[in-house]
Amino acid sequence: MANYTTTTPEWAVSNSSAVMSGIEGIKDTTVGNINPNWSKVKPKRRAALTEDEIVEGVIKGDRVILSQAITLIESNNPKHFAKAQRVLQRLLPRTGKALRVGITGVPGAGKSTFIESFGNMLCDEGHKLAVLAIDPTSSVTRGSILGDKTRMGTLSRRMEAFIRPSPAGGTLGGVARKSRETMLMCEAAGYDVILIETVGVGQSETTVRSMVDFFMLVVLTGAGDDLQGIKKGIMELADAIVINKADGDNLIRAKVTRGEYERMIEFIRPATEGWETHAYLASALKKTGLKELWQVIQIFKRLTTESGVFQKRRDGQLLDWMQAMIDEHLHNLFFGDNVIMGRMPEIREAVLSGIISPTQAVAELVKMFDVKRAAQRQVVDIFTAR
Ligand SMILES: Nc1nc2c(ncn2[C@@H]2O[C@H](COP(=O)(O)OP(=O)(O)O)[C@@H](O)[C@H]2O)c(=O)[nH]1
Ligand SMILES: [Mg+2]
Repeated sequence: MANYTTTTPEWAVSNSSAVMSGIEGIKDTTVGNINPNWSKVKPKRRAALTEDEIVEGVIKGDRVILSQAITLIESNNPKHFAKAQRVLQRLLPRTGKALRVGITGVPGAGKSTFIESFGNMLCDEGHKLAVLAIDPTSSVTRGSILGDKTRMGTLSRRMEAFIRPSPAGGTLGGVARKSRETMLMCEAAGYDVILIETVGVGQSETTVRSMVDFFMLVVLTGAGDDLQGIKKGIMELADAIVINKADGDNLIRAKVTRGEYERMIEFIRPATEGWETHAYLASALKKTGLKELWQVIQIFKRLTTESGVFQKRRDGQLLDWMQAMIDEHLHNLFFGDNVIMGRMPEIREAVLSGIISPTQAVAELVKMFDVKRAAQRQVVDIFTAR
């Protein structure tokens, strides 16, 4: 029997009936620009901001308007999507000037504490910092940043910092698009350092790597067994390995761990052409090693800019992103098409019983597929919406 229900598109938030769910998602947190009485205030129906108002608000660095612009980007409503894209188009000339830094590491490594200390230091130095998260599990936990609100207490109250939790729900691809576009909005709003946090699970660290200039891996000390737990793949992505909690009784072990990582790095292809990845000691708690790490990032930026690698990576990221979106869009059209969905069980059966080969099956399915029909069928298709 054919299944004619419309599949939920990747950009649909789990509670898609809620208005401005992005803002609702961060109520009760210590995020500075959110009214703590939000839930007590009866939501009044206010006219939505116009495109001009959003563009001007973001350029002025108005945090409330920036939050609303991001909520539009995260919306599953095609009209919101179209509006957000028009806004983004106009803001595009103001993007790209921030330094984009990714942070990954196992839960408990100290990422949130690190961002709190590192972020405060950057703000003290006069930077404007946006902290974003990519968390594939966020539909359950509402984002790793939220789970750690107490660890970013002081940072979240600073006017120079803007903290946005991971968009909830959807595929990693959908979350990635939203996060990229959120990053661009933040850049247009004048944030000059973007920190993107992710828990190292599944593909999320690859996704973050694909949108940042500099990528660091935060690890724990005493890593004899831990070292094996860390996938070589993640180490290959890192421009720096930060051995956190290098304080107190742990300092000696941290130094040993650093040596172990340094030896491992020898056998690993560097993440960035012309750059040597190293392991550094830090303590997010005692705030040591942070200035040095920021210096390393500055040197990285200077060297890669001079060599052209910096721009080359960004260009590659843009094209890869476009490619990934094409893939995902066509994938959704194909597998969401009624005819394809209707015939699929039968064709699967035929393949399993050896009547046709997988190659023949694909040829048949593709012959049945009509992209125009599929695009019409997708009720909320952000790419075809006006
Ligand atoms: N001693 C010490 N503890 C730390 C340090 N950084 C984080 N922690 C502790 O490690 C635990 C996990 O930290 P958290 O930032 O939540 O880790 P995350 O899961 O990677 O975000 C918390 O109890 C922190 O207080 C550090 O530099 N030194
Ligand atoms: Mg955390």
